[in-house]
Amino acid sequence: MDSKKEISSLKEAVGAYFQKEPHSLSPYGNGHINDTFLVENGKRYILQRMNTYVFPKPEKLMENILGVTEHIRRGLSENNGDVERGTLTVLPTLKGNDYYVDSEGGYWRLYKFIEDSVTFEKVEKPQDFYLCAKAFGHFGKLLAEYPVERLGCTVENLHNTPWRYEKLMEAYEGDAVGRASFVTKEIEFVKSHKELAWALENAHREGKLPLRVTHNDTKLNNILFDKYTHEPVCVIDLDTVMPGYSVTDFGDSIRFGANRSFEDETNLDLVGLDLELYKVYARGYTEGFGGNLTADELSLLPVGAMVITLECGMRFLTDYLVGDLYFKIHRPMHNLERARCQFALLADMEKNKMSMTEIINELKKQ
Ligand code: ADP
Ligand code: GN1
Ligand code: MG
Repeated sequence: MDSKKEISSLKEAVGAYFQKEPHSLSPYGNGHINDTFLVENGKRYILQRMNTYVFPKPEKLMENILGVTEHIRRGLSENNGDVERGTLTVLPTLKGNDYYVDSEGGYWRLYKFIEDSVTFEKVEKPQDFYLCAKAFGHFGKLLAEYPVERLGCTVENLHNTPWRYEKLMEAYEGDAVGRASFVTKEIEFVKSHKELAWALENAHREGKLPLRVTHNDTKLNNILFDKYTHEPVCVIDLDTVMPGYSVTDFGDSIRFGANRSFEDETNLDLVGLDLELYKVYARGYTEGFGGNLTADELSLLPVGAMVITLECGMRFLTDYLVGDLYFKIHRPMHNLERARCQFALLADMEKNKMSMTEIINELKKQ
């Protein structure tokens, strides 16, 4: 869409939610998927245009979010939790609807801004990461009671790693935008990890990995921390809450938060797994889950971290090969750089596989 249309859609959406023009309106956050804006109007709000390329059924997506947030809010109020800030609150349009569809077919939603909160792009203190792990683990535990039949699928095959492998090979063969010749090394790397791509699906088939209701996007910046105490306040970005594997949620947090570098670091010497962060996260996540993870799930945590790192690298590489349609990019080679960084991280995890396993074995004894 051209930028004139973008601006007029944004204005239209603001008009659907606010009687008067807000004091300020600005792009917000570092998400790769939705268009997020901070609206200030006496109070603060998060206005988002949902990404309908990624989420082709936004109505279903909103139904999921309303159901899940209601479930969490009930849990918070029964346990003296922070009902105001502990989960997302979807606000209605002036006409009382849960979302707004603009004249270009864009889908918008408004959330209460969770005040005095911050997100981190990088772990500053291990203790913050430990608390993040506890919060995601606890979120997993809370969702274990959620009726799975109420959840629609918002992204088909999101963490179906074998499918991601096939899609990457198709994109490489198809070479839609003439970039295939730049990625031969990366394709070789992926091909040499074909077996790993099947590891979680095989474990599931063997009955070792139960399907649970999971978050499926457990990046550090999908948790809001209290600005002053650094306690986690709220798990956000609930667009992908669907059936999945606990070890995938664990792995995605490790991939992003226990990497020594940022997700798109181009100096690959800086990329690598921080075992100390891996260890605190494993402890926090299992504690948050309240002892509900099975022995097989615990054993598969290191594999989960490796699979999801491979998968995320394959997803970035696929998007590079098809012309950057899925993830927002900030420079031309961004998706390729992100992919290279994931593959370097995976290579480092492989070097540290024994230590990753020993850490989990120690945890099992406690
Ligand atoms: P994306 O799917 O694009 O990652 P998110 O829903 O994660 O979008 O939102 C992007 C960013 O906006 C978050 O990382 C966070 O910084 C901020 N954010 C989202 N919702 C809220 C909220 N209710 N209160 C405060 N900040 C928020
Ligand atoms: C996206 O929405 P965001 O930025 O939190 C993506 C995740 C990827 C991640 C990689 C719906 O997460 O699956 O792991 O980018 N979300 C979706 O940084 O595809
Ligand atoms: Mg996000």
